[in-house]
Amino acid sequence: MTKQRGDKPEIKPFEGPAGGWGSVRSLAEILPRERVNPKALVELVRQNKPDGFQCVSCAWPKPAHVHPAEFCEEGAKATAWELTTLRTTPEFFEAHTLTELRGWTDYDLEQHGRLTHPLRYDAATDKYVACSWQEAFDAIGAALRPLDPKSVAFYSSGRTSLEASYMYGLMARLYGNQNLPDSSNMCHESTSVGLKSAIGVPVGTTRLEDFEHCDAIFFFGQNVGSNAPRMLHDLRACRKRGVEIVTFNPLKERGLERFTDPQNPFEMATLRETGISTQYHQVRAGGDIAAITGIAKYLIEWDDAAKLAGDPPVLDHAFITEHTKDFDEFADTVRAADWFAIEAECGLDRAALEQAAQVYANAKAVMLIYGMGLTQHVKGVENVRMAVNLLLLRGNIGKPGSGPTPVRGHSNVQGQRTVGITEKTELVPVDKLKELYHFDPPTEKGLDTVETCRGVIDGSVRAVVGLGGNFLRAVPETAAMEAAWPNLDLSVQIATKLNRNHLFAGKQTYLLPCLGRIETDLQASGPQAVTVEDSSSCIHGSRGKATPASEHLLSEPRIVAEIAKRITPPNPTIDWDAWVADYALIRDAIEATYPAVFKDFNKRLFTPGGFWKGNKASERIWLTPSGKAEFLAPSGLSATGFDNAPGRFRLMTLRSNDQFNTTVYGYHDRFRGVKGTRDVLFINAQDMAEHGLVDGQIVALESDAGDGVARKREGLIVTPYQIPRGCLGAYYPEANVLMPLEHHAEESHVPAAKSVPVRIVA
Ligand SMILES: Nc1nc2c(c(=O)[nH]1)N[C@H]1C(S)=C(S)[C@@H](COP(=O)(O)OP(=O)(O)OC[C@H]3O[C@@H](n4cnc5c(=O)[nH]c(N)nc54)[C@H](O)[C@@H]3O)O[C@H]1N2
Ligand SMILES: Nc1nc2c(c(=O)[nH]1)N[C@H]1C(S)=C(S)[C@@H](COP(=O)(O)OP(=O)(O)OC[C@H]3O[C@@H](n4cnc5c(=O)[nH]c(N)nc54)[C@H](O)[C@@H]3O)O[C@H]1N2
Ligand SMILES: [Mo]
Repeated sequence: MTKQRGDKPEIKPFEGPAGGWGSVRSLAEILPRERVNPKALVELVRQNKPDGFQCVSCAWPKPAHVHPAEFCEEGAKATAWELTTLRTTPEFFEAHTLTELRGWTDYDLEQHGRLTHPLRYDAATDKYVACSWQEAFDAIGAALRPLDPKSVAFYSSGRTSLEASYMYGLMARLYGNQNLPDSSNMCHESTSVGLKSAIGVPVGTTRLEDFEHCDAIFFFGQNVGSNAPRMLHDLRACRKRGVEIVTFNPLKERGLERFTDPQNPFEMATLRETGISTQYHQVRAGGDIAAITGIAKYLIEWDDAAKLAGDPPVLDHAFITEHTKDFDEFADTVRAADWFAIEAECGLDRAALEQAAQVYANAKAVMLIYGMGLTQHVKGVENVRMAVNLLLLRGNIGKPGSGPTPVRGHSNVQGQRTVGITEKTELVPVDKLKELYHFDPPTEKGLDTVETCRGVIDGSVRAVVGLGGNFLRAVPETAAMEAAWPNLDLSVQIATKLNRNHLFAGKQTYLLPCLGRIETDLQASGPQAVTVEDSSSCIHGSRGKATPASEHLLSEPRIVAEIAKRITPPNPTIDWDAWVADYALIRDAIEATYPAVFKDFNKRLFTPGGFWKGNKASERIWLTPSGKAEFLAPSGLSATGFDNAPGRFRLMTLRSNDQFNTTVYGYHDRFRGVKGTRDVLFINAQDMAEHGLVDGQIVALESDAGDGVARKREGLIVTPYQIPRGCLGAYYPEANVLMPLEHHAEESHVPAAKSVPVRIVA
């Protein structure tokens, strides 16, 4: 079994590839660890198949032609996590007060298995007690009706289906707000804002087939081996074709170095591995604007020189002239950028950037893949725009094998936005909603995640309803948020497993257990399917067939409908019960609201590979105010939003290979060689020496945000690691105590989790 906390931690370099026998062994550990009934294993075979269920882990696209086992180690973990035979029953809550449970780790909390009964918090005993669904819904309705709708927030996490998300957004608007913060607000909102402003669509422009046409991939700040492992197959196929993969990441992440395909018997038998990155640049955290500026500087200089010499141009001038705006401003800024400043900020020398620029200049089609390493910075939106600038220089958007490829997180996080989970009016078809449901949808901007946190802390938010997720644990400013939560009039969490958010009660508190996506969802018209949208804008049906964890579970659509019936004015155009009885009717409503995207929705539900919702930028139609793709000159070279200072480090808060966000599966970050602990501080050996630290020493981190607030994380094990100087790594969510709420991306408000200013206290 994998070592769990309490065993002696073991930290030593991991020598194997991503995938390979390690992932098979890991699978063999997962199933017993989660106590999965062997009969349920048949579910793994149905994972990501056209008539199966869509994996509840990441949002990476599922191909039309599937492998016999179309899942990865991480997907198997997520499935096993949901199918566990362990249960967190009313007897469990009878035995533990919330005060006691707050002393448990995230791992221990979820390890008791699936929630089985609706629960009400009883302040007198400090315990959850079982209650009836009727009682819970009536009490929630009675608590919400008298509140000012502006003081209520409806959070959702990106796993929730299109059907439940659509109903949830509609419920909020009928109730009277668009306070619809979601996990995307902490994740790819910098993409939604950055790409929309630059190329007119809020999402990536590529699809799986682009991997067959690209001849270079630029890869920024995404840990593919742990967080989107199915993409390794696409990357491996690219490498076999000779595609160059140029990676920028402060850490040497194993999945970006080499991979053995666990589904390929030959590779497994011969221990063959495919090298993934052809160049690996360990950029400093927050240094990507500088790095891309350096690359662009070479490209523009070479192009200037070619022009003088009468040689073929390096840049795609025809594209730039026809399709873009503000190239000259961008080029001038780049020409003026100082090489020493670029090198200092990104920690890479000119020669390295020149090598990257050469690959870029020689490639006919380039995909640019990225993740949280770009979005979670104060200048996260500029990071995304910088990535677009690079692509625009050679027309790398809207031709096969090219384009921005943000790797979305949760399996339906992109889809939620498509069907109305948003605080922004401009993203909502207000007139359509008016026409269909005869009401005036609110047009005042709603609260996003950071604004909801502010409201919880200052008391202006009086109630929070959470449709999935672990809001309190995922957001910054842990201490102040936990202190303020009990002041809420109402806290409602709809969940599958117990998590830390549930341990903080409001004046009234309900914990509502729901079905997971892998389980049979039986309603009046029969078993139901739901839908999700992947990272490449393809929409898939998903049918759960596993036996529900408890007979008392309700589906998310049913729970939303029951709350909606109690808090929204009676509306003859909406029959919530009919929608719950047959989800095809919810899909009809989605189609009526968004006819262009969801034409023939119910007919196309199980299209192999999903049906594509289309993407104007990929046709080179730019839905920006100028009608062009827009260059944006960077405002500076650093993405961190704070100055360098002696002793101040840039902390990256990271996921291990053994977690899904705040869900800690175990204590084994295999690729980083960490076993038995999560209390790790990754640090450069020279920084250790300079600060007089030794390997294995226990230190604390303190927030160094200069806002006078004391934030501290103790008990971290100093771990020498290949990480650029001045940067540190520690695991999320335990490190969130160090994050100031106001340290977030400009414009998008994504908490800047990849460059948190801290200092080390020995
Ligand atoms: N198994 C598993 N799968 C997941 C998740 C999970 O927790 N577990 N989470 C899901 C979710 S919601 C999301 S959003 C995604 C997250 O997937 P990722 O986008 O991979 O997010 P992180 O794990 O936070 O890692 C970010 C990567 O960026 C690098 N990095 C940090 N700072 C910088 C920087 O300044 N520049 C550059 N170039 N790189 C940087 C880090 O070293 C790390 O490799 O994965 C999804 N899939
Ligand atoms: N420091 C730092 N903070 C971060 C990040 C970071 O990189 N660093 N990443 C951010 C990102 S990218 C994200 S997306 C957020 C994640 O924030 P969230 O999406 O809020 O958190 P999760 O950990 O994914 O939520 C896990 C919980 O969801 C519930 N759950 C699981 N499946 C279901 C289901 O099918 N239905 C329902 N109703 N509930 C279910 C379970 O009870 C489980 O405990 O965290 C953000 N916070
Ligand atoms: Mo995410």
